[in-house]
Amino acid sequence: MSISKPEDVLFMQKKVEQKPPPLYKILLLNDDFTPMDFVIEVLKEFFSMNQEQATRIMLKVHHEGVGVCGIFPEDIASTKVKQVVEFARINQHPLRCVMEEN
Ligand code: TYC
Repeated sequence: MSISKPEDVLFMQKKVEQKPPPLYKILLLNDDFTPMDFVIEVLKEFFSMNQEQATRIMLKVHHEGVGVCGIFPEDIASTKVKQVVEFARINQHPLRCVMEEN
């Protein structure tokens, strides 16, 4: 079947535009070397957490190996991952931070 009527085309376009943008989880991964206080600092600085929230997520990652620090659209998620990885690198910590589609 071919789409010919303008209202059909508009309907199809609306459908496409309405699709919500995919969201990405940002994950922190545990390691044996990054200081706990540094991870808490990262969570406060880049993910706007308070001391209590940051401590809870850091301990979750420490005990379970991985934890979600936020869920964002792709461009924001990739910027934050780059910022965290760079901040860890210049402070010489092996902290890993990745994103995955939610
Ligand atoms: N396991 C680290 C330590 O014992 C702390 C840590 C927590 C490191 C979370 C990374 O994403 C991380 N110092």
